[in-house]
Amino acid sequence: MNIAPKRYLITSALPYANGLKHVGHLAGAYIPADIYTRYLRAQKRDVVFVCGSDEHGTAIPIQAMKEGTTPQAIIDKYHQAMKEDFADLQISFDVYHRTSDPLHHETSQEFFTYLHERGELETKETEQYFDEGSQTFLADRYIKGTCPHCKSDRAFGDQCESCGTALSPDELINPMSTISGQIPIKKKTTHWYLPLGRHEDFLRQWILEDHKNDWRASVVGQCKSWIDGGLQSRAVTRDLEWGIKVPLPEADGKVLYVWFDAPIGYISATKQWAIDHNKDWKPYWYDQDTQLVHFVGKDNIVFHCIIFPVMLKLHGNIIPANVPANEFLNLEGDKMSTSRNWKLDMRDYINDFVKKENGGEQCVDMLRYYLTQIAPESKDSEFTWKGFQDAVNSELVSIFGNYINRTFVLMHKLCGGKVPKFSIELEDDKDRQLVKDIADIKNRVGQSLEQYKFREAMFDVIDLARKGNKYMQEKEPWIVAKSLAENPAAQQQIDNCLHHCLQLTANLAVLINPFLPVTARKICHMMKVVDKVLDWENAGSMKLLSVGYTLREPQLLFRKIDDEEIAFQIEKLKSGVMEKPQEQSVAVQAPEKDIKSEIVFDDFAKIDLRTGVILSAQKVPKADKLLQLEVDLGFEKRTILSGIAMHFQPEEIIGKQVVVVANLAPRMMRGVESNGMILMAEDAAGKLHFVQPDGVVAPGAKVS
Ligand code: B3M
Ligand code: ZN
Repeated sequence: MNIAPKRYLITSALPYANGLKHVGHLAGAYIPADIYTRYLRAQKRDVVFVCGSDEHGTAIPIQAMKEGTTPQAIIDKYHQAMKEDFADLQISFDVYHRTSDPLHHETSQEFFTYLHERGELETKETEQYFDEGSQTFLADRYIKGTCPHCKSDRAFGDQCESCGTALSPDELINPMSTISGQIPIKKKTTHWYLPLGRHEDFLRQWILEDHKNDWRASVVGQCKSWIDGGLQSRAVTRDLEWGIKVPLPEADGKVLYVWFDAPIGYISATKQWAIDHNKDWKPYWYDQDTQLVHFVGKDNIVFHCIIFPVMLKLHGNIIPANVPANEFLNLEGDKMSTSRNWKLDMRDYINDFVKKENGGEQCVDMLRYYLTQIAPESKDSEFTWKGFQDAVNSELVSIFGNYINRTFVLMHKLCGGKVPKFSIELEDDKDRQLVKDIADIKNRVGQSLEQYKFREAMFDVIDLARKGNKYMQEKEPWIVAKSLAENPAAQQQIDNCLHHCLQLTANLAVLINPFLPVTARKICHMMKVVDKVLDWENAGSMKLLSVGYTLREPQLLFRKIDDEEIAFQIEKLKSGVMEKPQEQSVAVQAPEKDIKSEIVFDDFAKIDLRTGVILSAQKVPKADKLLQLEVDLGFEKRTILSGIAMHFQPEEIIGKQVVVVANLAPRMMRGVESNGMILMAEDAAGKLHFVQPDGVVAPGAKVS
């Protein structure tokens, strides 16, 4: 049997203080961490949940330039805004710190010095890109260019925005300064590096052996490809103004790399919490019996599984027990994107639902419910407004809320508003089954939570409510009540049923509490019990409510989401979106040999390719490149927008056979919805050609 760790330190990724965060962030790193923490607290385990704003890095001064203000003003504004949003959505951090705090600057400098003094860092002089006009070295987001992997021109010196690949400035094709738009020169500079290669054996053993079974496969897989790809030394300093000064006399004008200082932010946040609560922070970062868990999105895996653990090990700290990273959440068929404004900000949800007159705190739980139900735990998943509406209306309202409401209504109507007595003489198999279900589900939910399987855990809680509805339906106390006049003894049957239904209600409050804390508290209010009832050890008990105890009238736990609200949100999303930034590809003479990263057969099998025939074609007003096509797919006719207007006259392509990606999610372009994509080949001169079958094939035929 596993011995429970003595204490837990739970972290959620520190969000950059350069803008509001959206529900994709919420689903990835904050809600799961909050569920886990609430579960641990309900078990009275010793747990500290830390987070804070990430306020360094080039993203901050760049945002300041965009908003025409200072970096300080930017971090002050977004730190406050993010902190409020998390609080409004009941993310229960024990401390929400910030990396501009002097405590964090000291902590990071001490960390750097410690590694430096022990010879754990290397110094190297290299040539780096430099903007002569602004006299600035171009690190990270200060330099952009074309991605060597996907050819998008939205690639920066640290990462490609399109394909997510981590990059260094030297890999960019056609690099350009984001400060001046000029082509940079190269200039010599010295930096400090963390030589990851020295730690390969440790990383292989720790991740690929010790944790190969208990960490998520996607996390282990990503780490494996990093390790197998060869661990390069990583620069931990930058030539920048905005950041934490490198604490060495010879490092004038240099700051710590944001990814060096940000994770140390977890430590400084813990220190701040200890100061505020008169506690000792050290055991949380030094004692081996502390379980450290980092909740992050998949783009942060390398930092939390490879780089930061190496830093922690060298500094004598504990290393994480798990990094349950999530995949990405898409929105209405497309990647969530801040630059294209295709997103749902937490703030917008709060304003449109929680703070609306008919909204309130119940809407917090509705969002938490849906985001947990679709949590991208093992693959990317999708937020749709229709899905949100269905989850709320058909599950929260119709199953969970309905069960609890019926129980209370019937208890008031048939049992005088008090918890009725259960008579063991009348106990039948259905009663026994219900008691067993409650105990079983408690264990399953606990096990799933310990394994970071949050959607599975929540599913089981809802399933228990479903079982409650079935139990009540089978016992039919309202029918039994009709026979009371001739058979007053039947009251005991009614009492038995409602006794169990009420005990189940109390159990549901305990079990749902980590996921939907507002709902759990509301049920406690209706049951007139203190929140202490929500202690996890109470789950499974059939004695949570005392016989004869008077309960309150029921309150509705959730309201329905109506069609207009959904239509409004979809319209808002579509009208606010900006066209995809044009991804200009580099001029190529010879065929490109760079191919995209490898996919497995299943990835390919997801694409539904069909033959089609172009029925009509017309230019799209105010869009030079687009043609609006009507394409016959045999089973239906589709409108497809294609970026081929510079290559073909509309009339010359009518009747052409084409190959269509038939299951591509619809996209709005210039106010027209495009439903699919036509495959084209580009020759060396940049001319486009239709990809076609070599003979006539009926429209709608599968292509594979
Ligand atoms: N701020 C990156 C991000 O938001 C970063 C996380 C830091 S966690 C130490 O993706
Ligand atoms: Zn790319």
